[in-house]
Amino acid sequence: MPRTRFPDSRRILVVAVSFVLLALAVVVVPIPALQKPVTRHITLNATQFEYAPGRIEVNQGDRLVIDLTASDVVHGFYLDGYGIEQRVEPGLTKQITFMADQPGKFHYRCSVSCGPLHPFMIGELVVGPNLPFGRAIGLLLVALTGILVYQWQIQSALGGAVNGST
Ligand SMILES: [Cu+2]
Repeated sequence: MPRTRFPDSRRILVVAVSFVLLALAVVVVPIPALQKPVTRHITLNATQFEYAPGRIEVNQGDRLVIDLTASDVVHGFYLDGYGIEQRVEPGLTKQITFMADQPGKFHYRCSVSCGPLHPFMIGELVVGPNLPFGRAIGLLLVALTGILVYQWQIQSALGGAVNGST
Protein backbone atom coordinates (compact mmCIF):
# COMPACT_ATOMS: atom_id res chain seq x y z
CA MET A 1 0.00 0.00 0.00
CA PRO A 2 1.42 3.44 -0.90
CA ARG A 3 -0.22 5.18 2.07
CA THR A 4 3.05 5.20 4.09
CA ARG A 5 4.72 7.51 1.53
CA PHE A 6 2.57 10.53 2.30
CA PRO A 7 3.43 10.83 6.02
CA ASP A 8 7.13 10.31 5.20
CA SER A 9 7.30 13.20 2.74
CA ARG A 10 5.41 15.23 5.30
CA ARG A 11 8.04 14.41 7.88
CA ILE A 12 10.79 15.49 5.51
CA LEU A 13 8.95 18.77 5.04
CA VAL A 14 8.70 19.19 8.82
CA VAL A 15 12.45 18.56 9.09
CA ALA A 16 13.20 21.05 6.32
CA VAL A 17 10.96 23.72 7.85
CA SER A 18 12.34 23.20 11.35
CA PHE A 19 15.88 23.32 10.00
CA VAL A 20 15.19 26.66 8.32
CA LEU A 21 13.54 28.00 11.49
CA LEU A 22 16.41 26.83 13.69
CA ALA A 23 18.99 28.24 11.28
CA LEU A 24 17.12 31.55 11.41
CA ALA A 25 17.08 31.39 15.21
CA VAL A 26 20.84 30.81 15.28
CA VAL A 27 21.33 33.80 13.02
CA VAL A 28 18.96 36.01 15.01
CA VAL A 29 20.10 35.10 18.53
CA PRO A 30 23.59 36.66 18.45
CA ILE A 31 22.21 40.04 17.34
CA PRO A 32 21.76 41.42 20.89
CA ALA A 33 25.50 40.88 21.36
CA LEU A 34 26.13 43.32 18.56
CA GLN A 35 24.21 45.98 20.40
CA LYS A 36 26.38 48.59 21.98
CA PRO A 37 26.48 48.71 25.76
CA VAL A 38 23.68 50.84 27.07
CA THR A 39 23.17 53.16 29.98
CA ARG A 40 20.69 51.71 32.41
CA HIS A 41 18.83 53.96 34.77
CA ILE A 42 17.69 52.10 37.85
CA THR A 43 15.83 53.42 40.83
CA LEU A 44 16.86 51.39 43.84
CA ASN A 45 14.82 51.93 46.94
CA ALA A 46 16.11 50.83 50.30
CA THR A 47 13.68 50.07 53.07
CA GLN A 48 13.83 47.96 56.25
CA PHE A 49 15.05 45.34 55.36
CA GLU A 50 15.20 44.97 51.65
CA TYR A 51 16.01 46.62 48.39
CA ALA A 52 13.57 47.12 45.57
CA PRO A 53 14.49 45.74 43.15
CA GLY A 54 16.25 42.94 44.98
CA ARG A 55 17.89 41.81 41.78
CA ILE A 56 19.36 43.84 38.95
CA GLU A 57 20.37 42.23 35.69
CA VAL A 58 22.60 44.00 33.20
CA ASN A 59 25.04 43.12 30.47
CA GLN A 60 28.77 43.46 30.81
CA GLY A 61 29.88 46.85 29.59
CA ASP A 62 26.64 48.58 30.48
CA ARG A 63 26.82 51.88 32.30
CA LEU A 64 24.66 51.91 35.40
CA VAL A 65 23.07 54.97 36.81
CA ILE A 66 21.46 54.00 40.09
CA ASP A 67 19.24 56.44 41.89
CA LEU A 68 19.42 55.24 45.45
CA THR A 69 16.56 56.24 47.71
CA ALA A 70 15.51 55.32 51.23
CA SER A 71 11.93 55.31 52.33
CA ASP A 72 12.21 54.92 56.10
CA VAL A 73 15.59 55.28 57.80
CA VAL A 74 19.16 55.91 56.70
CA HIS A 75 20.41 53.03 54.57
CA GLY A 76 23.59 52.23 52.75
CA PHE A 77 24.66 50.54 49.58
CA TYR A 78 27.83 48.53 49.30
CA LEU A 79 28.48 46.60 46.11
CA ASP A 80 30.74 43.57 46.46
CA GLY A 81 33.42 43.21 43.82
CA TYR A 82 33.12 46.80 42.72
CA GLY A 83 33.87 48.32 46.09
CA ILE A 84 31.22 50.98 45.65
CA GLU A 85 29.73 52.44 48.79
CA GLN A 86 27.06 55.03 49.26
CA ARG A 87 24.77 56.17 52.02
CA VAL A 88 21.36 57.71 51.66
CA GLU A 89 19.04 59.51 53.99
CA PRO A 90 15.28 59.12 53.74
CA GLY A 91 13.69 61.44 51.26
CA LEU A 92 16.95 62.09 49.43
CA THR A 93 18.39 60.52 46.31
CA LYS A 94 22.00 59.55 45.85
CA GLN A 95 23.14 58.84 42.35
CA ILE A 96 25.67 56.07 41.84
CA THR A 97 27.24 55.77 38.39
CA PHE A 98 29.59 53.04 37.34
CA MET A 99 30.52 50.72 34.52
CA ALA A 100 29.46 47.07 34.90
CA ASP A 101 32.79 45.87 33.56
CA GLN A 102 33.14 42.70 35.62
CA PRO A 103 30.87 39.77 34.78
CA GLY A 104 29.36 37.70 37.54
CA LYS A 105 27.01 37.92 40.48
CA PHE A 106 27.64 40.56 43.08
CA HIS A 107 25.75 41.20 46.23
CA TYR A 108 24.84 44.67 47.26
CA ARG A 109 24.23 45.09 50.93
CA CYS A 110 23.24 47.73 53.35
CA SER A 111 26.30 49.39 54.83
CA VAL A 112 24.49 51.32 57.51
CA SER A 113 23.22 49.49 60.56
CA CYS A 114 19.52 50.08 60.09
CA GLY A 115 17.81 47.65 62.44
CA PRO A 116 17.67 44.06 63.68
CA LEU A 117 17.49 42.46 60.23
CA HIS A 118 20.10 44.76 58.73
CA PRO A 119 22.54 41.87 57.99
CA PHE A 120 19.89 40.29 55.77
CA MET A 121 19.40 43.35 53.66
CA ILE A 122 21.03 42.03 50.54
CA GLY A 123 20.35 42.36 46.84
CA GLU A 124 22.02 40.87 43.81
CA LEU A 125 23.55 42.43 40.74
CA VAL A 126 23.93 40.03 37.85
CA VAL A 127 26.32 41.18 35.16
CA GLY A 128 25.79 38.82 32.25
CA PRO A 129 28.98 37.81 30.49
CA ASN A 130 29.23 38.20 26.76
CA LEU A 131 28.14 34.66 26.01
CA PRO A 132 25.89 35.00 22.97
CA PHE A 133 28.47 33.12 20.93
CA GLY A 134 28.28 30.21 23.37
CA ARG A 135 24.50 30.45 23.31
CA ALA A 136 24.51 30.32 19.50
CA ILE A 137 26.76 27.26 19.55
CA GLY A 138 24.46 25.63 22.10
CA LEU A 139 21.43 26.36 19.96
CA LEU A 140 23.20 24.98 16.92
CA LEU A 141 23.98 21.77 18.81
CA VAL A 142 20.35 21.46 19.88
CA ALA A 143 19.26 22.01 16.28
CA LEU A 144 21.71 19.42 14.96
CA THR A 145 20.62 16.89 17.58
CA GLY A 146 16.99 17.50 16.65
CA ILE A 147 17.72 17.03 12.97
CA LEU A 148 19.67 13.83 13.61
CA VAL A 149 16.83 12.45 15.73
CA TYR A 150 14.31 13.32 13.01
CA GLN A 151 16.43 11.71 10.32
CA TRP A 152 16.89 8.65 12.46
CA GLN A 153 13.12 8.46 12.94
CA ILE A 154 12.52 8.81 9.21
CA GLN A 155 15.08 6.16 8.40
CA SER A 156 13.60 3.75 10.92
CA ALA A 157 10.11 4.56 9.60
CA LEU A 158 11.26 3.93 6.02
CA GLY A 159 13.02 0.76 7.14
CA GLY A 160 9.80 -0.36 8.82
CA ALA A 161 7.81 0.35 5.66
CA VAL A 162 10.27 -1.61 3.51
CA ASN A 163 10.19 -4.51 5.91
CA GLY A 164 6.41 -4.38 6.06
CA SER A 165 6.00 -4.43 2.23
CA THR A 166 8.32 -7.36 1.67
CU1 LIG B 1 19.51 49.26 55.70
